[in-house]
Amino acid sequence: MSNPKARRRPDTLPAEEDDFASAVLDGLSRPHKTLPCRFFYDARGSELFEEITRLPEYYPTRTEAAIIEAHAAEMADGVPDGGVLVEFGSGSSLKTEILLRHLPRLRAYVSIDVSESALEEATERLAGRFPTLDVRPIVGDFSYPVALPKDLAAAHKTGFFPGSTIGNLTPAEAERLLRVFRGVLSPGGRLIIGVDLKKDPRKLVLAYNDAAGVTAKFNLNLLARMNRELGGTFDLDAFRHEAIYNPREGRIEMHLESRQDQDVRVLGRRIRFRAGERIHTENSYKYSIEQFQALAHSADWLPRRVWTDDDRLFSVHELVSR
Ligand code: SAH
Ligand code: AVI
Repeated sequence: MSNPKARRRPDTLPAEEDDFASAVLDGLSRPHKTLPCRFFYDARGSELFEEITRLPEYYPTRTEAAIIEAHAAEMADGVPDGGVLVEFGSGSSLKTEILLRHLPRLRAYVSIDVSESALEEATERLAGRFPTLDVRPIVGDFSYPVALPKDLAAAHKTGFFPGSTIGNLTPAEAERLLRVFRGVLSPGGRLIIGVDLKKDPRKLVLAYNDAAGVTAKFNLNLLARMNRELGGTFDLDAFRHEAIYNPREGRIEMHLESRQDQDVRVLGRRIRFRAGERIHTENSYKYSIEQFQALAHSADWLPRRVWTDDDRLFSVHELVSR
C-alpha cells in the first residue's frame, strides 16, 4: 500500500521551475520597475495573505464566503455525480469547504497553486475534514494549461476561481486566462468565479491600507523574499508600502516606494533606486457585473447566474462553455 503522507504531497509541474530570478532581473531593469504579483506567495506571503483575509478592512473574503454559503446548493447543482472540481489559486481552500459539503459524490478535488506550503496545509486539513475525498494538489502556475491527472480526463470538470484573483490580471491577461481555463476544463466545462465589484474608492483604499499594517508587510515580503532566495540586500525600512486607487484603470495598485536614493544588490547585480522611485507590485481590478460578463463573453464563455451580497460589494459568476 502507498504511504498516505507521500500520496498527499503536491505534484510539481515541470513548467513551474522557479522563475523568480528571471522575473526579478527583467522587472527591476525596466524604466518603470515592476514584479509579478504571483511571487508574493512564498510560505511567509501565504501566511500574511491569510492574515489579510481576517482584517476588518478587507471585506472581499468574508463577503464572498457569505455569498457562497448562501448559494452553495445552486453552485453545486451543475456538478454531476463523479465530476471533478478544479480550483485555480486555491490557497487555504477554506471557501472550497463550503462547496465540498454540498458535493458528497465528487470524483476528485484538484487544487492548483504556486504556494507549496499553502497546498500542503490545505490538503492535510481537508484529509481530516473530508476523509473520503480524493484531493489532488498540483504546485504550478495556472497561467499555463495545467495537465490534469490522466485518470480524471473523462470526468466532467467544474472550475472554481474565488478570491477575485482574476482581478490581479489586466483585462487582456484575464481574457487569455479564461481561455486557458476553458481548455483545461473542456469539454463542456463550467466555471464558478469570484469578482470584486466597483465601489466607493475610499472603501477600496482602506482595504489595501489596513490599520494593523498587514498588507504593508505582505507587500514588503517581496523584498524579504529576494533577500532570502536571491542574495538581495534590501533594507525593508528603506521602502514604503503604497496602495492607491487608479480611477482611469479601475484598479487598486500596490507599489513599494524607495524612501531615499539607494543602491541594492540582488543576484549579484546592482539596482539603483532614486528617492520616491517605485516598484509596481500588484494590480487589483474591480469590475461591474456587466463589464465582467462582457469579458467572459470575449473569452468564449457564456455568463449564466450571478450571485452578490446585499451591499453589492462582491460577485460570484457562473460561466459555461459555449
Ligand atoms: N482562493 C483563495 C486564495 C486567494 S489568494 C481565496 O479565495 O481566499 C491568491 C492565491 O492564488 C494564492 O494562494 C496564490 O499562491 C495563488 N496564485 C497567485 N498567482 C498564481 C499563479 N499564477 N498560479 C497559481 N497560483 C497562483
Ligand atoms: C488575491 N488577490 C485577489 C488579493 C487582492 O485583493 O487583490 C491580494 C491582496 N493584495 C493585497 N491585499 C490582498
